[in-house]
Amino acid sequence: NCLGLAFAGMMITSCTDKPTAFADYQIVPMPLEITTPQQSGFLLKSGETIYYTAGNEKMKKNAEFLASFIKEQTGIELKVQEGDKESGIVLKLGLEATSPEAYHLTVDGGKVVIEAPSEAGVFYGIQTLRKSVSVHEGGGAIELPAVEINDTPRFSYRGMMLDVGRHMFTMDEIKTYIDMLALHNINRLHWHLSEDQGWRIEIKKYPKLTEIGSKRSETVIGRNSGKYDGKPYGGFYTQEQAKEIVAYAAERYITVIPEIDLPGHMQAALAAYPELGCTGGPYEVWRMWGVSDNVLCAGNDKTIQFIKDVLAEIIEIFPSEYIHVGGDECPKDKWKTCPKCQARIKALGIKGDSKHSKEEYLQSYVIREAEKFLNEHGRNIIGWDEILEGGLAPNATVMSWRGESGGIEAARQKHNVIMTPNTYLYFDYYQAKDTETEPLAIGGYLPMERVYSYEPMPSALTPEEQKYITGVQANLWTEYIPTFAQAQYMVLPRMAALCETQWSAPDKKKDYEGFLKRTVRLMDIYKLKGWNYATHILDVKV
Ligand code: TNX
Repeated sequence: NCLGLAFAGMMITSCTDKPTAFADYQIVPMPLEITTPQQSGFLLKSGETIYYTAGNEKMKKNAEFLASFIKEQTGIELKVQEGDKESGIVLKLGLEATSPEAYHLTVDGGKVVIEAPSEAGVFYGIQTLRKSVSVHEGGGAIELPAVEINDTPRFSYRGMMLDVGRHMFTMDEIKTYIDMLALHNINRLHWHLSEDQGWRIEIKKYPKLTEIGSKRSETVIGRNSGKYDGKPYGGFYTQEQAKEIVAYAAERYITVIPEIDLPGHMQAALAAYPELGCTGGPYEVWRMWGVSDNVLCAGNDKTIQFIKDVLAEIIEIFPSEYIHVGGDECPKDKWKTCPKCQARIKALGIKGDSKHSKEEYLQSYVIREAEKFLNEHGRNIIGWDEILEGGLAPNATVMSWRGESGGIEAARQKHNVIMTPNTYLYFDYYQAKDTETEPLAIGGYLPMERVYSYEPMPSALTPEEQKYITGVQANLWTEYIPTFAQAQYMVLPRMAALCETQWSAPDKKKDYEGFLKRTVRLMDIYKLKGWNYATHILDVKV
């Protein structure tokens, strides 16, 4: 066999070039169209060249990504060179398609071509190609079967949230999380940076946010057992570090959307600046889980200024069009008895009605102020579905987390919606029934099959209203997730089910068994990368 190939003049120098592994196109997420012409495929082997659009740095980076993925997965060493050739592996721009993230991948006897309207589309073509090649050692050549793939994402917003307020992760771990997202064609990292239990981003105008607000004296054990571990916990990301994360994500076509959660979930900020609360404190960075009653005082002008100042620094760090301003779980008890909040309610002429209390309208006022500031600076807000209460800010996008009802309501009001229902997409919930052997989790039960069964277009909406459902996201809240290994365990492989919902056309999702088989292949990459993942959940039924 080796001799035969050598006579065919294919530059084969040893028998290790004999195909030792396989390639097919059975990947996650399932591409839109795959056709397999009856002709010979392409022999992928060391020494082949990846060509990229001359003078385009992003395309060069794409070519380097492809070379490094193939090297890591197979040992095959590819060269990278600018230009466009009639042989080898060619990455190019110029495809006409509705979505900039679409791509076209063709493999035939002579060459492999990935063509897309944008560098991002080329990146997704690269992900498809690398996932099509089995993980193996040795550097031996692999036959890529002839194929033509036309692919495009179903949703333009494909997100994963990471909460670093309750527990945080190192810079390298955040980068690994971004690599995990990239492998699943996810293009938004929603970074939840502030919580009752910790403030995690440097704000120069308010240094105590990190000096004081990033440190809690100890952490409650288990599900609020009343016992504490006695160990100080803390940390934060400097603005420089956050920018490094933004750049790392951008190279992988992922936009980082920061969240500063307000006016609730603010006890750590209040510990630093007690004058921003209704009672003036003192407050501690919270040591327990749950929803704190201590929230920003909505009647204090200093608070509104604080919000604007913080957001002003946030938009300098994060170029994302969207900034998440939270809005969830803000208990209004303190506002009811706070003279300043009540005075503001009066001054704004808020009456309250059967639908919403005066305090809900007051929260809406705070969110609108944040929106006004961000809109003036060319940005837009996202908020959790509670921002519907008391009336939506004019240009807000709603993240529907308490099931889908908030999202349905927002779409009817012609606001963009990102579906992230806790009933399907909360990856802090248990993924297997046996809670005795699973690591302690917040509760809930969301096995793979249930995550996979999620259909984000509510049939209650008309086709016109459905257009407002622009995205799908899963969330990782970290109350019970102290280590990165556990974070990986909770999201992998459920992220595979998520990404097929985000990317693939709905008719691709009928075959759950087929999906599981494709996921097992994907897991070889998890294993190669040293990512911690749950295997036993694949056969768990809903
Ligand atoms: C609700 S989802 C929260 C979080 C918790 C989570 C736990 C949302 C907007 N708020 O603060 O961590 O439940 O599942």
